Amino acid sequence: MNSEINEDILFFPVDSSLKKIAEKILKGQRIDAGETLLLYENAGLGWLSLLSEIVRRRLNGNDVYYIRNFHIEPTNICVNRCRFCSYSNHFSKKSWDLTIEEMLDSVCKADATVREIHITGAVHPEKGLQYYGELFKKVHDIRPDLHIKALSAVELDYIIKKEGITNAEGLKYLKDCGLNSIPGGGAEILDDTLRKKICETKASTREWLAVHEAAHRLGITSNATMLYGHIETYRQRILHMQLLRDLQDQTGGFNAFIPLKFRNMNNELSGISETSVIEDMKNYAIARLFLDNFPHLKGYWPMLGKPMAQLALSFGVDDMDGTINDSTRIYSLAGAEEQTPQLTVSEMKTIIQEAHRIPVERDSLYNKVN
Ligand code: V47
Ligand code: SF4
Repeated sequence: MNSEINEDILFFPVDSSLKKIAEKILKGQRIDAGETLLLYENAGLGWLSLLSEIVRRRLNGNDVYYIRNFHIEPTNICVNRCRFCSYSNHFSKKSWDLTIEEMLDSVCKADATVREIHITGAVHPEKGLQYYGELFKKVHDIRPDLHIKALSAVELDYIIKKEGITNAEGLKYLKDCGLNSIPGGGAEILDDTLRKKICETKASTREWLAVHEAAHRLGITSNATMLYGHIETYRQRILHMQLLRDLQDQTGGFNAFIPLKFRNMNNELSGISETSVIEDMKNYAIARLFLDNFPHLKGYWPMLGKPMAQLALSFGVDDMDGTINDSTRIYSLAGAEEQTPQLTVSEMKTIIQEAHRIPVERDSLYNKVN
């Protein structure tokens, strides 16, 4: 975007406090928590779109990334009982617990062009560090080229604590077995007052951050999610992003931030209405503006649906995640539009090109491929 367009945004009819925020962003300066609250409360969507697009272009040009990947969800049997969850055996009518052989069978059947396997599920009471270590080794025996992105910080915190070892020791063991990176799940909202209300028994704010910090220090990169649109306040969303931005300043180990809209079917929070499209797009734009040290913002289409994921490309998003051809059930069970998430590479490219962006295939570490 040229500087004329950048400066045009200063002539938008917005109040002087918003104008000052725009000036800071144009100069590449950081916005603080108070300014971010002003954006949530007072900024219009068109203005936020323009501003977030300036930042997106600065970081990623016109490129929009996607990856050929597939998911395995080993089990939905869970020691926790998060109130927003439609997926675990507590709420879903179906209960499953795949054997190692069943998971390896999926690996054998995966297309040769797939680069990443994303393995995450519930916190099973009996599965531990060695179990997952063996699984990763066997996956690599079959497909040494696959990047293994596996186990949220909540699953890791549980299996590492069970061994009575440090995060660094547990993660080093898994890294030696083939773990390459960590998905962003389990973060929900990093505020313990709120966690007590919606996911009391799972890893605390401090524990979630400690797993990611230890991973980054071992060279294992990760993502961070934010589950929004339930009972959290704007202040709590901002506090969540502040903790992530602070950790990223120290380690630089996060690849992407992934806002996840709360879906309200079949869970204990079903009485809460889902957020509007306006709220969703505003949240993407503000995340792009606040998290200036996160290289990528992911619009996770199996949760958003394809049309909304495409729209999010005009609100700071530069990553569409994958051509998931699987069995992801976290969102379909919670009422997402994508009941059987599947997207071919050519459909992915069309979605990106229709938004006037350049589709770029990536690997798990955002290196461009092909
Ligand atoms: O932590 C659970 C969320 C997450 C609901 O790192 C719900 O690339 C909405 O972390 N409505 C797990 N969301 C999924 C996850 C993820 C997804 C995509 C990409 C990556 C990545 C990570 O799913 C949980 C929770 O926040 N979730 N229930 C629900 N009802
Ligand atoms: Fe278990 Fe994860 Fe569902 Fe919580 S969100 S109950 S940890 S599967």
